[in-house]
Amino acid sequence: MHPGGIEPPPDGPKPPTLSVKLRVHIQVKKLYLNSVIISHMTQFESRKKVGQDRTRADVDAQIEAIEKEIRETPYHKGTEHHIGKLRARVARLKDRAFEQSSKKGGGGRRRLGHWPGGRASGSERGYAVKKQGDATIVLVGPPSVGKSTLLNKLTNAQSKVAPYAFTTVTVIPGMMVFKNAQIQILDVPGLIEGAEEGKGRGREVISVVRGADLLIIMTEVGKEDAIDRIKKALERNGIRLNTAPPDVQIDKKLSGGLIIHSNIKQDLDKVTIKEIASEFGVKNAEIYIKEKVTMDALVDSFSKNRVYVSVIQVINKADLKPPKPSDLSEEILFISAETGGGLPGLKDKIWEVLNFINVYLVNPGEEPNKDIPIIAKVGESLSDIALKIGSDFAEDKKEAKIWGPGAKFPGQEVSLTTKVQEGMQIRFI
Ligand SMILES: Nc1nc2c(ncn2[C@@H]2O[C@H](COP(=O)(O)OP(=O)(O)OP(=O)(O)O)[C@@H](O)[C@H]2O)c(=O)[nH]1
Ligand SMILES: [Mg+2]
Repeated sequence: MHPGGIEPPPDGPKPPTLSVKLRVHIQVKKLYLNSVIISHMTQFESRKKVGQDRTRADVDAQIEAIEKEIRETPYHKGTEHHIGKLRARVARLKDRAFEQSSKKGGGGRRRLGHWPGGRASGSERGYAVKKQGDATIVLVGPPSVGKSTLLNKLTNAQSKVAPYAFTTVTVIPGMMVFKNAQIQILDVPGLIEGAEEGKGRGREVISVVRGADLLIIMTEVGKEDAIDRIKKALERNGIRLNTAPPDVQIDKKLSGGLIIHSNIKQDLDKVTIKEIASEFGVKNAEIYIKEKVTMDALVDSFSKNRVYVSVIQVINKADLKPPKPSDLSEEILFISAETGGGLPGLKDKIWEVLNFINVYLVNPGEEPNKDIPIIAKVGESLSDIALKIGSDFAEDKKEAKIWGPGAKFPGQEVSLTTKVQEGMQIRFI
């Protein structure tokens, strides 16, 4: 055998060969042509990227300048409307930056976030993760805190685990089945400081977070500060944590100026409210403010890109340093993803925060039973359940018979406005 693993050609008439000099010349020419094509491509690509980065940098510089002005302006009644206008301007610039960056990806209704080079194909390229199941949870935290270990423990997924940072470089989905609910859990790359400026996979992670129903913000013992840092980074990106959207209704009109309705005494001046509205381009509208709002909440209600997500905060690797009684609080769960410690409590918390309950559908002619569970939410009524089954199914249903919790007696006939309760068995009639 020849040292290179290739047999020498058998003896016989040799094919015409090119002189060594000519072959070298052709190779060099090919290499040159390839490099010209590549350099043209990279020049084009990089020019495009420089353009995008420059626009982004301009917007970031504008935002920074306005934020500086806000910090340096003393807040009192005389300056309130000016500060309101500046805050609205920052929000609008951030909305614009966000729209520009998400336009690059295109997208679909049930898809989560912008993930360049993800698994999706065709027109959905750039959007990689499909929402599935009854709810979607995203695991966010610094690198190496055990996010993938937790995903693997809670779901059927096998996300790579290793003792170094950035083991996970894309979105890894898994499905957790708990009390009949299918809960999708997404493992994403670690979030480092400066994530929203695009460090690491920060922007992509943040865009996946925007589609979540629930976030698990996760860190490890000794890195407790990370939770607040991540919360602030998400807030700066328009993601509102554990709060409901402000109860403000904006009905745009063609004329008539700005009319503000509120039965509650507001701390904000009407002038401030009007400044904020006009900064968002709303010149004619009836604005109904149904709760006492802060300036930030009012700005949020005009902004198009706010999302409202529930959060559970978790400290992992508690096996290495068990928490002292003084560390324990309602807000933070200590777990060990590796040993499984604290995971039953985490699952219960997920269930509670998602407001899930189980109800059971009883078919006509059947005795009450629990064979067909349906995941419902606290506060939903029987008509919501009928709609979950299908709009065709819901169409001709006027009443229901119920058994178990909520029923005054077995088989009570009730209207579809009746609220569901955990364990209720329902036959629609
Ligand atoms: N002692 C202990 N080690 C853990 C625990 N959970 C994870 N680890 C270890 O921590 C290291 C990092 O775990 P990963 O699950 O890869 O962490 P990650 O957060 O997904 O990391 P990135 O993907 O890099 O962001 C691995 O060596 C795990 O074995 C835990 O509960 N206790
Ligand atoms: Mg990981």
